[in-house]
Amino acid sequence: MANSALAGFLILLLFFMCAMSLGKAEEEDIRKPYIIHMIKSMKPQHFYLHQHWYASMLSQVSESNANELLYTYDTLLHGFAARLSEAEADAMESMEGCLAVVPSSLNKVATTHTPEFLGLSSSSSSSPGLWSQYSTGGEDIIVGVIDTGIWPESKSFNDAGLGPVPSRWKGTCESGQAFNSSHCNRKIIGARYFYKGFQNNVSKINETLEYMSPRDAHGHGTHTASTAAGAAVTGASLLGFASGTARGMAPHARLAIYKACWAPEGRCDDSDVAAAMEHAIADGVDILSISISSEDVPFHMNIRAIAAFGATEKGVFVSAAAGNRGPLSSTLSNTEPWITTVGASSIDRDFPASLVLGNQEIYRGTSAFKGGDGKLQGPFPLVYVSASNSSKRCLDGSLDPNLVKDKIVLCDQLIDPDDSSAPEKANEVARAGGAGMIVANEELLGAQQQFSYTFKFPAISLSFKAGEKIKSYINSTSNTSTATAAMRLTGLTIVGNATAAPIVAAFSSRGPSEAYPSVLKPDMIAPGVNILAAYAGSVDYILDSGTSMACPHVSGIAALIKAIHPTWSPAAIKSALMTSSYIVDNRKQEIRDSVTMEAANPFAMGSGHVDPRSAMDPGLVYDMAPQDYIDFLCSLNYTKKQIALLTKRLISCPKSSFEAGDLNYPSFSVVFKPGNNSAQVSRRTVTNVGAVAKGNVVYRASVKSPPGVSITVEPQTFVFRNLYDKATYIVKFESNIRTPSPSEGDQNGFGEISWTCIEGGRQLVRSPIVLTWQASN
Ligand SMILES: *[C@@H]1O[C@H](CO)[C@@H](O)[C@H](O)[C@H]1NC(C)=O
Ligand SMILES: *[C@@H]1O[C@H](CO)[C@@H](O)[C@H](O)[C@H]1NC(C)=O
Ligand SMILES: *[C@@H]1O[C@H](CO)[C@@H](O)[C@H](O)[C@H]1NC(C)=O
Ligand SMILES: *[C@@H]1O[C@H](CO)[C@@H](O)[C@H](O)[C@H]1NC(C)=O
Ligand SMILES: *[C@@H]1O[C@H](CO)[C@@H](O)[C@H](O)[C@H]1NC(C)=O
Ligand SMILES: *[C@@H]1O[C@H](CO)[C@@H](O)[C@H](O)[C@H]1NC(C)=O
Ligand SMILES: *[C@@H]1O[C@H](CO)[C@@H](O)[C@H](O)[C@H]1NC(C)=O
Ligand SMILES: *[C@@H]1O[C@H](CO)[C@@H](O)[C@H](O)[C@H]1NC(C)=O
Ligand SMILES: CC(=O)N[C@H]1CO[C@H](CO)[C@@H](O)[C@@H]1O
Repeated sequence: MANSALAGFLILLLFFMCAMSLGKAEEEDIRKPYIIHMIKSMKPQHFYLHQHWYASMLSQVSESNANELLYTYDTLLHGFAARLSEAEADAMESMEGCLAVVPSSLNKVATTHTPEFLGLSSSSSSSPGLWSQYSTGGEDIIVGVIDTGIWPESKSFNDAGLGPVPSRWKGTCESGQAFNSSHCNRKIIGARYFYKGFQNNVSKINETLEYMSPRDAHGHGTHTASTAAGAAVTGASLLGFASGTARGMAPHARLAIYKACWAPEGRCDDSDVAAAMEHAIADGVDILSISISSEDVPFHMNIRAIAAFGATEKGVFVSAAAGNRGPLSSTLSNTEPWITTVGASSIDRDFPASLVLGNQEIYRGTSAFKGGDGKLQGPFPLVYVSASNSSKRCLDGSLDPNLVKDKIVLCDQLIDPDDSSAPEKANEVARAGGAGMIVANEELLGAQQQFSYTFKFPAISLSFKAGEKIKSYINSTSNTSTATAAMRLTGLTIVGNATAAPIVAAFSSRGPSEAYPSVLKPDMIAPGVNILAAYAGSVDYILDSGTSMACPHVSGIAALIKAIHPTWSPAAIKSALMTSSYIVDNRKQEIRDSVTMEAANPFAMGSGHVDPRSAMDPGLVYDMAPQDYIDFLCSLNYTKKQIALLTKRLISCPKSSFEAGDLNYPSFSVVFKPGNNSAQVSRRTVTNVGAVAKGNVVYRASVKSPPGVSITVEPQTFVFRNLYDKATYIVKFESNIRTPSPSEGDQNGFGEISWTCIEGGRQLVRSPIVLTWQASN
């Protein structure tokens, strides 16, 4: 009796619990993280702390309890993150003191490759060329990296020779799964992790795939951190390749790690990223490196952009990946004028390999395969298994050994996320008994672009164009004879002008910025193709490509500038990087775009390729303060509430003649509206940052205009007597170009304004110009 009552009670309890969890599960389906932006000063008196106010708001819109509050923000943003349903979000938005309720969006790290590279072999470069000159410096600058975490055991993070942790550092080394305070040192001075938004949007973190700690299960964060500020690792002889040095841009800078992106795909929820940025600023970082990309939406929809503004206000330089959605136009991300937006280009390093077809045609490719001895292997029969899409791509299990045994197999590489990586394709050809593999990428990855991979099997990576020619050769022989090919794998690494570089990567996102057409983006390009850096797990170093790899190069160089010029604002550092960048390659030709193999335009490369040496001494800078960005946004008619997301209080836009084109940006983007060819006028102010030794420093302007346009600068000469003297000039753009028809679409012209130091220095201060004639509609 007692037993059956107990049983009945238990069944009832079980039923009740099931009903509860069912209800909860249903609710969870429709709830996701939101960021609630607040005006702090409107906190009612009776709440002692803001958290109490926020919790009370939550309990008013939601029956569930306060654990729905994921984060409170108090540094870069004001407000909090919470899991809400749409109805609750709407209710929240109309509450007193609330500025905006924005869904926290889910984004991804900006790498082109997937963690399938984990467990695959790696290789090494010889010297990183031009970059190696800056092996010192950056001491005591702290670079915060917001990414997938860190693999602290990598040699790149050894702290030999570094002094004590800077005393201003307020961060910490959080413990967690396979990570504790002993994993931080004088190189990795802090590490934290942020998962509440991810866990509430995507899924519970799977602890067999991920570490509930700052430890990197993906590899991306380790790669970017070591690129920005990895220690010099000499004699890294990997897999028989030429031994060399792997090092970050600022090898003496300190790293602070903020893990907010999670394996397997490297996804990051904005509520976590914002919390990571807040902690980074409070901890005392000088530079923030964010290799995360998303859609190009205006700042008020983008929490990262708002947090980046707060960081800039506190003097922290923020660099971010331009995105990997090129080569189509208007595919950028992170385009706010207070962010430094970095595109990707190739470097002058190659792993040469070649292919000799039966018809004697020779193709040059690339292969980081350790077994090559430079001897010609073959000829072997050559096949392209066009039976299915999977066999064309040599996906796992798709190749019939009867068709490919002892043959060289041609495989396609697509951008498609379902496609496998080139090293995986090589594994499949090996499984099916092939003699070798050729991988050719699809056209969107660049007609001429070659990606290097670290292969465990004889394989060559070729461009799209070469792949097409090989396919037609195979086709042409199909009726009469057998196609054959022989491979020559050198196992060498070559560095220098035998490889034309830099070339803009096809995948690198292109301008114009949809959100801010009057700001030219990206700001610059930096190395982002076949970059060798540290990785996670059993893999020491790998080659990886993406604007994710380009961004930390700029972060590291910014750390070097900051070390030399500690008082410079983030805008001054960006200006130094932009106006000193170069636009000719290592063969003295214009930098090309890998899509067309023609000269790249500023929508692909911004101001040009970053040049660390010149950036240290730029001569003049175009400086900006936070108020300049506010004036800019006011001129674009953003609302009071939207601007308050940045200012954190309601302000009135000043009545002024400031126009968007007057933002003191180090480049120019001029838009002619349909039917209006009136002259456009922009104003700029330069600050002399060059040493004034004896006498005056004199600069003279020169202008390049596209056909049909007159660009005039007034005045044309500046004389500076002191360091930090300022001077203002006015540029007038007059156009004879008619409005393009709708079928022609928007048209562009390109030019530049340069200030050359003709007395007291030798600097060249270059600004690219983009003109856009909008089509009538
Ligand atoms: C940290 O973890 C390591 C193992 O990875 C262990 O040897 C060490 O004792 C731990 N240190 C602390 C302070 O817990
Ligand atoms: C976690 O990942 C492992 C390996 O992929 C998988 O087998 C397991 O089902 C996952 N667990 C959950 C809870 O998703
Ligand atoms: C094969 O791929 C092409 C483009 O890559 C696609 O259009 C087609 O639908 C695919 N076919 C199958 C059967 O999946
Ligand atoms: C091969 O040739 C046939 C007929 O000549 C053509 O239809 C096919 O598209 C060709 N395939 C390739 C890959 O060039
Ligand atoms: C091969 O033979 C097929 C069928 O006989 C024919 O359609 C095709 O054009 C031939 N291709 C070449 C390259 O001769
Ligand atoms: C490559 O570099 C060498 C030595 O620095 C130089 O002599 C040669 O002219 C360069 N070649 C090109 C094509 O610029
Ligand atoms: C902003 O609003 C003013 C007044 O309504 C208008 O004249 C101006 O063209 C607007 N500017 C932009 C960029 O939309
Ligand atoms: C034409 O463009 C100029 C320069 O931007 C602007 O000042 C003027 O108001 C525009 N005129 C019309 C009719 O929109
Ligand atoms: C499970 C879940 O809530 N997913 C949401 C995560 O956030 C994105 C917005 O970025 C939503 O589209 C998803 O529905």
